[in-house]
Amino acid sequence: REEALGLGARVLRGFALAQAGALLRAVQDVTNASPFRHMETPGGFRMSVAMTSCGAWGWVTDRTGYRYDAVDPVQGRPWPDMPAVFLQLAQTAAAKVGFAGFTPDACLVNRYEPGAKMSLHQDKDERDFSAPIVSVSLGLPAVFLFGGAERSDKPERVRLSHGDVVVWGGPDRLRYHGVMPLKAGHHPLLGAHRINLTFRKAR
Ligand code: MD5
Ligand code: FE
Repeated sequence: REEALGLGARVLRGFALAQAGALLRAVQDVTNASPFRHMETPGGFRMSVAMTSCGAWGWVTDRTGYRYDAVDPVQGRPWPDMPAVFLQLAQTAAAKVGFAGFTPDACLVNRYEPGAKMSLHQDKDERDFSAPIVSVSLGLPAVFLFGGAERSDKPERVRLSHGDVVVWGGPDRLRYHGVMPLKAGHHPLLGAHRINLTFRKAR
């Protein structure tokens, strides 16, 4: 069950299903050490998506800008290690679509509640755009917006459900993208939430 989205983006439907329980236990371990928080954008807005990170580098935003930081600014210590089950899944998914040797050093964990959304943006705080980004969807389904090279390009809508994995690479690595406001619902493992794991090579 592999679908092409763009020239370099592949959706692996249900690829994480067998690991979902183990992934969610690992999310719990990560958030015990570095809890979810709503960060502030440089423009002064509170993000509706709650975030945390694991791995050597965590993505953070505050009034001074966006960056990768080795230290969790809330806890004042390094981000928790990337759980083995996270790394294994990200590497297997990347290799399956031609990115053998993907070594993510950052995993952003996004938690959406009903109404939470992510506006159109590009992921461009990483140093090397030749590495793909792997994203894993868990819990409630979301409508993902897959845009183009320009913010004004009309996005395609793609439904991402529990267990779906997407590898964004090559020419699609820098496309604009976002997530529509999460619809209310109940998922047996996650209740009223969607969690997305975003694996990146930051440095
Ligand atoms: C999410 N998160 O569903 C998404 C999954 C983020 C973010 O966008 O920045 O935290 S990652 C989707 C993605 C990454 C890189 C490229 C493209 C999409 N793309 O070309 O569409 O919470
Ligand atoms: Fe993004």
